[in-house]
Formats: sequence, C-alpha cells, structure tokens
Amino acid sequence: MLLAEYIDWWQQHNQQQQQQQEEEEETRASSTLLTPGPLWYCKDWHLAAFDPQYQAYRCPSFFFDDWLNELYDAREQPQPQHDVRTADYRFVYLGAKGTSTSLHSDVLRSFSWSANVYSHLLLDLHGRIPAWDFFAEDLEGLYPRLEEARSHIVTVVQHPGDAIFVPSGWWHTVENVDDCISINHNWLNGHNVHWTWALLRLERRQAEEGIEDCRELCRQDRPSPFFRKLVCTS
Ligand SMILES: O=C(O)CCC(=O)C(=O)O
Repeated sequence: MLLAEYIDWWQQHNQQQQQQQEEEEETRASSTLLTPGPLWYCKDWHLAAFDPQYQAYRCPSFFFDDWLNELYDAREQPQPQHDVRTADYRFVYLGAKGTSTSLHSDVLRSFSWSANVYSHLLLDLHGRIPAWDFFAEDLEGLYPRLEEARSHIVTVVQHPGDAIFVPSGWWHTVENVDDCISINHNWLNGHNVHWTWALLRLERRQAEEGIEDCRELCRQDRPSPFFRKLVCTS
C-alpha cells in the first residue's frame, strides 16, 4: 500500500468512525451499526533514508551514540539489495486509533527509542511470555512463573513529545489509544553490543546444527545453482 493510499484509508476510516458514533447516538441500537473494516497500520517507514536531504527530525542527544545506523550510513557502495526497505533501522509509524504492535523484543538485541510526535501510545514492558494478553485465563498453568512475570509488567502512557527508551531484550507491546504518529529507532553501542554478539553466535550455532543433515547439498560444486539456492535459503 502506498503512503498516499494509507492516508486516504485513514481519512475514510475516521469519517466512518464519526458516522458510526453519530448513528449510535441517534439510534442507540447496535443492529444498524456499520461493520468495522480492517484497521491498517503504517509501520517501519524508513523516512530518514527515503529522503536524506529532508531531515524531518534530529535524533535526541540521549540516543545519539548509534553504531547500527552509522554502519548503514557509512556504506559507500550500496548493493542492489540495499534499497530503502533495508536502508537503516530508523522508522516512522502512522496508526489510526486502536492499531497495535503485538508482543516482541527488538531485532538483534538492540536498544530502541520511541518518540511520540502526535497523540498517545500505551506501552507495556514486561517479562518473557509469548502471549498478547497477559491476564488471559488459558495461560494459567502453562507458565510456572506467570505470576512473577505479571508482577513485573510496566504500563506507560506516552504523550506527544515524550520519548521512551526500551532496553535490549525487553519484551513489549504497543497500542495507539488515539490516532498516532511516532518515530522509532533501533540502535547499538558499547553498552549493548555484547548482547548482539552473543545472539549472533548463538543463532549461527543453531543454524549450523539445523542444517547438519543437509550441509553437503549446499556445496558449491552441486550441478544446479537453482537447487543449491533453494537448499541454502531453506
Ligand atoms: O509503535 C509501535 O507500534 C511499535 C514500536 C516498537 O515496538 C518498536 O519499534 O520496537
């Protein structure tokens, strides 16, 4: 979806919401309400890389020491695969009220910061449980340390102009409690790069173990490049 299409959808969605609210007030009967359509969320828009001259914002000084994005900026000869979608770890998010990001911890064990340009975000930062609703009853009994993890949940309401720092490896969810625009960067420096290094080593070891039984199939002298590529990518 193009950005222009997203904005058209957003305007129509808001008109529909308003119409629904008015109808609700008039009839007070839910049977006549419009069926809600899909709720789109524009995520991971590489605005800084999309137009480097534009300089829409400056990185807050607290988050300046950023080896990850510096590495991307220092690439002198971008390869064909380095288009704007893989240009950096600097993102803008545009979301209608009610859009959300489900539970995750950040790429490469990076830190992240998130600044709220417009409207309100609700962030939950918590322990490591793979679930969206931490208080769902069907989790009971599945995780022996559920109660302990629940006691560590932190809920934050971010207001316009607020920025939040998310430490490496912290699981979090986000909900836009209003229409929202935010800026999010992932970054590394001397304080967390050891986590990234440990993760890369672990994942390399796991990948090696995972292909142990078919390693021979990836050999360069295999006759069909197509076959080799297929095996390597899977
Ligand atoms: O704002 C969002 O919806 C998600 C941002 C986030 O969790 C992140 O950048 O790691």
